[in-house]
Amino acid sequence: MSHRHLRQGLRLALPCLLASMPLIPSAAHAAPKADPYAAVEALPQPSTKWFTDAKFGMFVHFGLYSIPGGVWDGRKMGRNDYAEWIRYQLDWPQNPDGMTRPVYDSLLKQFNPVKFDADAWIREAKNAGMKYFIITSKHHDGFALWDSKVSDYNVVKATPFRRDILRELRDACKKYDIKFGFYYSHWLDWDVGAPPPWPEIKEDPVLKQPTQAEYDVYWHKKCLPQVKELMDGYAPDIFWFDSWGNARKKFLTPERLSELITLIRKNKPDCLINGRIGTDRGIDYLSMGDNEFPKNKIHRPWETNATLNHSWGFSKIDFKWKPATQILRSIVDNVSRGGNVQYNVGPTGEGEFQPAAIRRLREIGAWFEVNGDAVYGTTASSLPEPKWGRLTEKTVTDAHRLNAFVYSPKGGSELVIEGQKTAPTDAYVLETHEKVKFSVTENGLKFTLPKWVPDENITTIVFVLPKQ
Ligand code: FHN
Repeated sequence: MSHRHLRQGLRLALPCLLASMPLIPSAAHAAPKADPYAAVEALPQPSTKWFTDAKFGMFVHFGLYSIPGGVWDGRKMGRNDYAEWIRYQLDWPQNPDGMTRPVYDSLLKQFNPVKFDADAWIREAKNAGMKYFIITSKHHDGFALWDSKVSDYNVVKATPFRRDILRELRDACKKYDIKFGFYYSHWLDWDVGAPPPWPEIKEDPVLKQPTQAEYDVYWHKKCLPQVKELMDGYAPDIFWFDSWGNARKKFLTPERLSELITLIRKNKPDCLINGRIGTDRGIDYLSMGDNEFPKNKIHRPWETNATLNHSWGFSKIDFKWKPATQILRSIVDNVSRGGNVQYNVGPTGEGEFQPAAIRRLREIGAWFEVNGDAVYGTTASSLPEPKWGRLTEKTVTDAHRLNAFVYSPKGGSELVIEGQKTAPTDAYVLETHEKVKFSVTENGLKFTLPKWVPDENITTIVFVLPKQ
């Protein structure tokens, strides 16, 4: 789906540019249409400072689909090999594999993740260096992970587990000082018969669509009341909505989205809303496509959501684990271009993180422990991006720091930060505090890596500059 998200990302950026261009009145032009989002835009915008400082968060996909883990009856299931899509793949009559609704719902009786330990999950996030945590309060299947009064299709009313998973996680986030947010599938809800309306995607069957009147029932009787429940009951820091492509517009009309945004803004004005809510211009921050890492700086808050392996929900057969070295570079890439990253974990049906996920989280955490200061609270540098690595900047009490992340560093090599003309007062390897030799040349700031470098994937050099 990433190419579609990319197109969506471009569409999100373009209207902002256009909006900032002066309008030249002309008698030949018809009067401009009223902006459907005007009322929403008039509401106070929350500050995104904590988010842009935080840089790194955890995403969790957990629900009924975590039980089959992408395999049913010995067969691999799930559109795009996304295990959380197992119900879509199997359900409607157009799909030959056809798992009926009652079969999917037989998972309700089995949902008993006795090893679920909110404290352990959030501790892993904290130790990995993550600053915020977002959980699927309700994914496309419509199943809620809290005691919703609006729909009994939820963990407390319909499963033997009967525990409010969201509350336990919220409390653990408070304990570990981690910001807490919800993924909520507002566009798709297969429980109430809103299959994906996207006939433009060839591989998908054309499913019977709800009428606008039927969708309105879902919207007003389930979606909005559930979002309100979540706002009232949990006071989240982020609402992460999910929609993509043009087909979303059929049901996510400006009027409906304005209702949703207003509900959140009025309830908790500082709750951030991500771009995939479906407005063309994005809301508080842009969400890239799945695993989409842009190659250039973006000058407004943005984030990539990414997987440690491939599937979002736990998959028994997904062994495409990315190495921690690659994950770390993707984080540094994004941060150096002004963005955030949230990496996903898909806990098992019993409620545990897989060892392969834990191993990566801990490796990442070990790197952050040493290098985090060059990541958190930084901004993208205005200097050109070097071929040998990445740059960030940060002003501290008495100085300005330019951080250079050297990728695959070769001990003793000479590197240049082009365009940096002011001489530092100090330069050192962040991990070892070993001094680094430097000189200002015509091309910029030249420096020499120590003979032995501490990290062969990414070694961070700090240049201390006079405060700007
Ligand atoms: O369809 C979902 C998918 O299951 C998963 O939740 C991802 C996360 O970004 N969002 C949608 C696909 O882009």
